[in-house]
Amino acid sequence: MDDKVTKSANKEAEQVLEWGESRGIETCFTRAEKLKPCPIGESGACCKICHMGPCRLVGKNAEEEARGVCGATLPVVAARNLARMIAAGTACHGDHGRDMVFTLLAVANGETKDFQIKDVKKLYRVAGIIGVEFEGRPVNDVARDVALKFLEDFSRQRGEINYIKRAPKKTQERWKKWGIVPRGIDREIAETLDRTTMGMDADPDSILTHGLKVALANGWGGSMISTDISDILFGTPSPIKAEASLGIFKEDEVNVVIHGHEPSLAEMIVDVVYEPEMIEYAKSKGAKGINLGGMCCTANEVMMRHGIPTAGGFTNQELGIMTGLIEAMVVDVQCIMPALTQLSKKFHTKVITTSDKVKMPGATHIQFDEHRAKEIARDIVKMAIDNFPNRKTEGSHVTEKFPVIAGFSHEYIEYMQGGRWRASFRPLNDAIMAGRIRGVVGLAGCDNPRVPATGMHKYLAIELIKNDVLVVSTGCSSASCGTAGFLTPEMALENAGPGLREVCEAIGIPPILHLGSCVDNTRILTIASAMAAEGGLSDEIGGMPAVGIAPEFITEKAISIGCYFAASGVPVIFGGNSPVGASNEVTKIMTEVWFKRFMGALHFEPDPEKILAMALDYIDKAREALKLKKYEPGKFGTERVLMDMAARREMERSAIPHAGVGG
Ligand code: MSK
Repeated sequence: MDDKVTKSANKEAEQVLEWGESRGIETCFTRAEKLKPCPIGESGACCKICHMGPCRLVGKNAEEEARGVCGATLPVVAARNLARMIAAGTACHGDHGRDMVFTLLAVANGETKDFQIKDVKKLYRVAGIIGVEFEGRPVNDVARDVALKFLEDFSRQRGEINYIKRAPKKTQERWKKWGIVPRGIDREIAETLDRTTMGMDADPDSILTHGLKVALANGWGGSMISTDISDILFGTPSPIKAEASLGIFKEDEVNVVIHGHEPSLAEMIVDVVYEPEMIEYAKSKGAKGINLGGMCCTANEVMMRHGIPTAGGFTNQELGIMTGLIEAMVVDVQCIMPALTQLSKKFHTKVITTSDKVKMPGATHIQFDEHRAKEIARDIVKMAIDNFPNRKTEGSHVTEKFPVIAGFSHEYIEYMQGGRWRASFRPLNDAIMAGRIRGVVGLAGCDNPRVPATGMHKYLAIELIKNDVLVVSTGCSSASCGTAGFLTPEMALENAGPGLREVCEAIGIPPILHLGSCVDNTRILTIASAMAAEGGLSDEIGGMPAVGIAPEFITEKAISIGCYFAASGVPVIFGGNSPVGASNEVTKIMTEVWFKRFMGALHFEPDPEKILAMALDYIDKAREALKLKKYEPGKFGTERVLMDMAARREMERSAIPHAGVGG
């Protein structure tokens, strides 16, 4: 890690921050400096579930001796805290998915003319997976049945959510064996809250097992539904050029930022800013045009499909306003800092909230409604244009920006490996088997002002590709890589190890593939399932030479994502201190016990060099267990020891790497 960096590892962000600090402007970085985390709450040792407390379970032998007033032990308290984080994260992604289902239903019922079904092929593919008849039926009838069937997935009281069947059979068998196949998404969230309240489940393993169940309801339910419906409505992404940086804003144009997570309103705004009347209107106010940019995951959604540039991830949102160039920051849901409205008073930026679930004093609220989507988008863009003459000269304008290639969907990755008629994952599996590609890392999650923001992502991205590890990125990790100039094919030439470079050059792809937003982590699940089905590696998600890393995680959503990957069979390493670090028992369950049961794990490790070493070790041990060629940089081969049943059983019992790490 570069220790010259101070608050943000992104040069442009640092420039704006320095400008703001010289004027006494507060940001999440200055607040993080002033406000140290409470060490008791941070490590999961504080129980505030009932009003006999809050109980702080601290002391020399807290694990064995500390008790809350009700008698709850430290592992119980830590496990309950973690389960509630998973449930909250699942609720966020679940609601996102549900809103997408309602938009699809409105389209199918002809209640909105503003959205259309753009990817009929994907609709049919989804219909086929969930058992909706599609041959010879009108598209809208199929879409209606798909939407209704997904709505059932939210409220189902018994049985299983539909998408569970997309996982490899062996992965499903593990879930069945341990009783974590989710029923309805809402049902599992409600049960988590019930189960973790005072006087309920007091067995840490049982609490955490349910935690995995609610996490799976996110990964194979809410989030996966969300990704698929977004593709159906707005198009399945394929590679597209864009730009990233706080330098995307234009001094002579109306700058509109769309920030949050849900793509529906953002899609309409993309349409509206290109309308000739709207551009004329902007000119009438003295601007040369309208410049649309994104922030956080709404940015990822519209970048993946339209090449709309991003101003960066979570920690750049205040800095965007501090450029003094944004006429309107339009926010939908999740990861919106309440500080935006206070900060916007110092500039001319209008903060526009659009969801009933995200209201902020000082913001202008324009409620989004999918039935009048375009009309609302026009009102918002007009409001931004009307604000252009109010722009002050105040602000830290930056100019540098970086090219980005985004748009790597499951479907495109399959296509790029064999074309339209031979699309498959065979070349990727072969490259891994031959040792050209050592393994795959999903680099995901937030950027965090408590570390030099974006710095852990940058460090790990470079080091992983140097080690011939293919990186697939999502969320603010993609923004961190994009604003550093890492999302280009040239990165392979300059930084990738020899094997990965050869593969990237042959296919013409960057060594870091931008897969989309936070909900699009589910693209990694379906890719891993396809790799298992392709053969030659593991026949389930568990056991693949693959690791998930969220080095700067912040949100409950990230915890939920980490847990659904762990339950699906992927070892996951989070940066920062563990939110359950106070309990060795809970740490052991998440690392050793989950690895034995699911071949996945959840570690917390603040040191980026150790994260890298752990990830490579997991990958190498998985290669060894699969009897793949030993990874040696620059030495490739095709030889592979075929496995008999005994060898496969041995693989099941393979050593548990990093047992006890974390916390
Ligand atoms: S936006 S959840 S800060 S990745 Fe998806 Fe970024 Fe984390 Fe929000």
